Amino acid sequence: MAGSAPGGIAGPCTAGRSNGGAALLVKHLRWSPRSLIYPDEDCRLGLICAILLGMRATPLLIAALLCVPIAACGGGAGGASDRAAPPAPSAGNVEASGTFAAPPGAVVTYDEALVPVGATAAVDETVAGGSTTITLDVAGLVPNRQYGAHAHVNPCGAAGKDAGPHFQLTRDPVTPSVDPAYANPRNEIWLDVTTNGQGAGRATSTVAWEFPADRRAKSVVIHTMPTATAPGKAGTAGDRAGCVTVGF
Ligand SMILES: [Cu+2]
Repeated sequence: MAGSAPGGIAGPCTAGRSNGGAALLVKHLRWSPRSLIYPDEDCRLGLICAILLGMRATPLLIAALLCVPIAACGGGAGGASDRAAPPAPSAGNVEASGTFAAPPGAVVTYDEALVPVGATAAVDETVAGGSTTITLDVAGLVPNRQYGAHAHVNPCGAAGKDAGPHFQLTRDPVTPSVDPAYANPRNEIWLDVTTNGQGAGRATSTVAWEFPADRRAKSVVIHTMPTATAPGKAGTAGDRAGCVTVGF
């Protein structure tokens, strides 16, 4: 990101004055594409420079220098909406992270072969526009391996089962829920992750809803196997190998 300190403004303007009108125009033309991306900073720079330089330049150059930054500012309005900046979350981000250790704790392993003590996990939640995106990052797990993972209804406990069932937006009247109509990644939050050669991995899930205020997930459980989807097994992913308590 370009600096906008006074020194940064004076620099290009000063250089322009000493190098002549053609160099000034080239410098400003060079800036204009960037101004589409960073309209606030560069439009300000361009306008200030145009005014300063105009005092020493020919009328034609004044016109050219004024047109370039003004056009950039005009385009900036559209350009700003095309920027890749993430939308402002409506309910904040939740972050939980820690190092796996034997229970009790907030980040625990129940299977030290698959989730070694010292491995790490981080969970981020972003709520925006009525949808929820949750990201699970892990490191220090077994390399090149698939793990199932989901948001569960209870915090992590001394045993894997303490985290309870998967969080479901629409609750299956039958438990345990193995019906794909309920046990699916649109009604639950699935974060199955495949580790790389170093044992690190990332999974992201976006669902088209927000947690109800009175009923939220409280953990992410890491399972020994990828999540099944077939009727009668949907949502199952083997034993619970680790758990991260998350204040969703
Ligand atoms: Cu699970």
